[in-house]
Amino acid sequence: MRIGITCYPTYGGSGVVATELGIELAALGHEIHFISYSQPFRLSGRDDGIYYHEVPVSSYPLFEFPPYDLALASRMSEVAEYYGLDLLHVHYAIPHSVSALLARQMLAARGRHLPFVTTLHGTDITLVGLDRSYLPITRYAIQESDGVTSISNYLRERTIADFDITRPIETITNFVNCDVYTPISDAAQKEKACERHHFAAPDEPILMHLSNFRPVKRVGDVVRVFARVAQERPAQLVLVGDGPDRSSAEWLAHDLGIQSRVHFLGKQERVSELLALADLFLMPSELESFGLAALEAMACKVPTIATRVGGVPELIDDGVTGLLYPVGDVDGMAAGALNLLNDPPRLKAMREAARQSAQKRFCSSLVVPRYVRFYEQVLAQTAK
Ligand code: GMT
Repeated sequence: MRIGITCYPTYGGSGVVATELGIELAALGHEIHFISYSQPFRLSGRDDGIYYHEVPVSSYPLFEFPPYDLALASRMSEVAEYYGLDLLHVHYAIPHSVSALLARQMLAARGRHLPFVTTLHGTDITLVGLDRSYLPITRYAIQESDGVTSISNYLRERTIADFDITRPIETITNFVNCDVYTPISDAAQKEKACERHHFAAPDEPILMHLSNFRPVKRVGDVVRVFARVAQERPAQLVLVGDGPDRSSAEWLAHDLGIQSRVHFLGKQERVSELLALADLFLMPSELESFGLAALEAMACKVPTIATRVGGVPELIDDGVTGLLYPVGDVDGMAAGALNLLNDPPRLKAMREAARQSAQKRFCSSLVVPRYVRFYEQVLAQTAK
């Protein structure tokens, strides 16, 4: 198939999923065309079967708000025509599904058929879509999509209820490449010990957090949980990523007097290598429709201490592959982390269970074929 993929190309879970999906589909022999305002950050630019088409947005003085959604619709229709796309797959409903809808209509007027699939990721529904000004158009674009998928049952049900959706939505969960996101092998143990040495002494556990540091991630709680753990035993905290709440988290680490044990790494390219160094992952979010970073950690044999929100219980089996707490329960999360760190056999069992669950339920080799079947269904249903 020739598939056009549109996503937010910068840091963020939906862009990661879209890019990894494109890479996996290309590896299966499909031709993938990314259409976006900049190259998705996980693309090297030289992958076989993957093409990137930039969307130029003109900044004419009259345009106080340059119309990206219109420029995107134009580029989608051009790319579809010039490269013979079979289908578009847009990640994040706003504004991508609206642009795809326009592109489909523009091509239909010229006698060309271009169905599109929308994948809902989370904040496109839970935050942005429920802003009254975006609700009618988001609802319309979801209803009019040729296929809609959601990354968790939670998000699927919430979309149906909040947007009064009457069309089917299929849950296809996020996935991870279990060959890239791997635990440290015995052979690599020695080399990794050197890397680990940058952050921690051999007997010090590493707690890790990875996100875009938006308020919904509650990065302050990450620092507070760690402070309580560090009061009881030597440990180090590594934070990967960047975003609006980074400086307040840095301030908090100083204020709590733990700054020497807290490492802010900023945006990093090979997060799989960092995750594999961790003993525990912290995800105390206000809301997660799935929690991709926790899945990436699980695949690296790292259990997560998380909040029981949104789609997280569909990913983390409480007490088996991680521990779940109410939002803001810093004491509970710290106690849970300490219990695990002080009980090596239990931590080891949880590490094994986390990897096994990632492998059995969320490996790209299992999930990506579901997308392929979904595309085939959409193409069959919409064929004239
Ligand atoms: O919160 C983020 O990291 C970004 C956001 C996005 O859409 O880019 O993430 C959402 O999609 C991710 C990938 O499907 C999910 O793993 C996240 O749970 C979801 N975030 C929220 O629901 C808050």
